[in-house]
Amino acid sequence: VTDKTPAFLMARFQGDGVRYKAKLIGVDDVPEPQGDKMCLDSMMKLKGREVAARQQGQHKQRIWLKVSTAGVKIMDEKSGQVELEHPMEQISLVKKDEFDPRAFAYIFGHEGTYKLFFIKMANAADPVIEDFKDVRQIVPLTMLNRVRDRRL
Ligand code: I3P
Repeated sequence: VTDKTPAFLMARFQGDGVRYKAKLIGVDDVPEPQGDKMCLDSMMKLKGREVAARQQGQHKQRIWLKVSTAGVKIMDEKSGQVELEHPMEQISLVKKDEFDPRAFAYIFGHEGTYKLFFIKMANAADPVIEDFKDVRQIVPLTMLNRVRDRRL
């Protein structure tokens, strides 16, 4: 759909934003904010760990993924606690998993270090990837500055 006006997007992503049911496949330290091969290698590594963990009878952590003008929030499904907050301006890459339509990864940067978050959605990953793009379109600079100021 191409009729997403700024007003529509602002309304969609203000406050709490949009909430999705998901699972955390894994988190990995990566050396760079960008890089296709680096990202794919990291995703493959995390997928290997997921398989190994499942063989040990472990399950992925169930989460709520929230996307808003403030960025991405990851909440533990059971406790409802916000565990991670990633302002959109610190997300350098969003990558679809070519082998799993429900999975995607993003890279979050903080003080020169980078982490890849690999997420499995309860449903298709495309809508949430689209949300990341949409939020980048609308988050005004004032908001970005406010987030930055809060961290100084
Ligand atoms: C489960 C099945 C699910 C998977 C779940 C597995 O195995 O593969 O599809 O959830 O992962 O345990 P089984 O069929 O043997 O019960 P996802 O599709 O969300 O990955 P989980 O245990 O990590 O939740």
